[in-house]
Amino acid sequence: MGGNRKCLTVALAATIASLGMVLAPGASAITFSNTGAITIPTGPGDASPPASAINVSGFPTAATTQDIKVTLHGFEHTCPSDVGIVLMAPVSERPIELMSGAGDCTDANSLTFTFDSTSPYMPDTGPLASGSFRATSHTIGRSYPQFGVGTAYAFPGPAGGGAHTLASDFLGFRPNGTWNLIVRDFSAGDGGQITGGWTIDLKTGVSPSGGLGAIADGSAGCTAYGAPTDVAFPISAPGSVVSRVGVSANLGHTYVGDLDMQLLSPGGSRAQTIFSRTGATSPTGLGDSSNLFGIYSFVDETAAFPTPWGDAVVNAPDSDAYVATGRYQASTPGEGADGGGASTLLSPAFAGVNPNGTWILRLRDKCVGDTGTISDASLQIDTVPATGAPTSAPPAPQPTAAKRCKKAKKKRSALAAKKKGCKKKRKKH
Ligand SMILES: [Ca+2]
Ligand SMILES: [Ca+2]
Repeated sequence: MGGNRKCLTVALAATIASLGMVLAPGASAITFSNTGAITIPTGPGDASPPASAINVSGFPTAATTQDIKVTLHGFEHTCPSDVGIVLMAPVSERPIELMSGAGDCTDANSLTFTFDSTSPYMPDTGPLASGSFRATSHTIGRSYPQFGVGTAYAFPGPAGGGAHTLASDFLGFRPNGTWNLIVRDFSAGDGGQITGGWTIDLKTGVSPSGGLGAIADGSAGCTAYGAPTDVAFPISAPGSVVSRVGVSANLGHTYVGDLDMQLLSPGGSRAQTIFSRTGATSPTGLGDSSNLFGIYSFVDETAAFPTPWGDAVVNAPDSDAYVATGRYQASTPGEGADGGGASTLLSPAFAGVNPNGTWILRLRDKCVGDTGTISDASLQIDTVPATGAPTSAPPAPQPTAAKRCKKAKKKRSALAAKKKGCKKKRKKH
């Protein structure tokens, strides 16, 4: 089989079932497609086209990914183990190797591969068959020249002990933008094609029904919280219980250390701090002075987002600096000796809870001067049948890194020194 096929109708056929609505748990994902054939040369070399693009659009600005699947349609190759494929997300997110070195040199004909995050790996040897798999790499160090990816991709394993999945890398990620599938053949002889192109299935979190807006200021001396800003998310998922929770918020605030953000399940039956008074070492102490501006996601994926919230906050430069947008884990509250900010998990507080009703994302500000707003948000609730087998327990919370505390202490003393002077940013009387 050669690499001579030229029927490259790269018609970008975005088969969008429906857009712009709230996706409740259990709602189907939206499918985006590029049905153009991808020709894989005998190699070594890039496929034609070397990168196949899908433009994802129409999700609300703050919508973040709750589930993602990628499907290859009509995979054919006379030696599938030659093939390496990388999925590249919009903006600056790290790519992930989707499939590399799978199978052997048994002909693959018209196969369909769906990549999710929970199915088994593709086999290392023997013939490949259609089915669902997790991202799989049985090779180490294959380099992809397209877009300068090289070897700087997330590695799924099982070779080399990799553990990345589509979920670990894209949960809480903003899906709008151009996704690319980079296909390459790494060995001379044997080629193939992906006759039907590929699709990406995306499901995002729920948008709020109300409550967005300004966050009331706190009190002089940080003695009492201002009135809460409660962002509401109505959830309907009959017959199910919560298995995993993630939340994203578009936040603006000029003093992150004033803020407390928590998630409450319907009726307030359970609550979990997402971050609180980061950097404050006592109930009335000032927290970190860094600013928030943009979309911050909080999900329980320890492997993919190694920077604790506290590090991101504390390491933002002092003078009117912004905490980097992106994905974090929830963090421990401040107002204790360590100032909080260590990574923790969001889901355990809600696992097994009835998801039906109104969830609240609550923001409160404790110190006068410096205020902010929440302009949009997204709640990602994964459920399992109420009568189903219990899901496996999530990993234990990560311990505070000694290094982070050291840095935090260092910065807090610098801050304290600064605030002994003019307290430039605060407008306290
Ligand atoms: Ca080859
Ligand atoms: Ca304030």
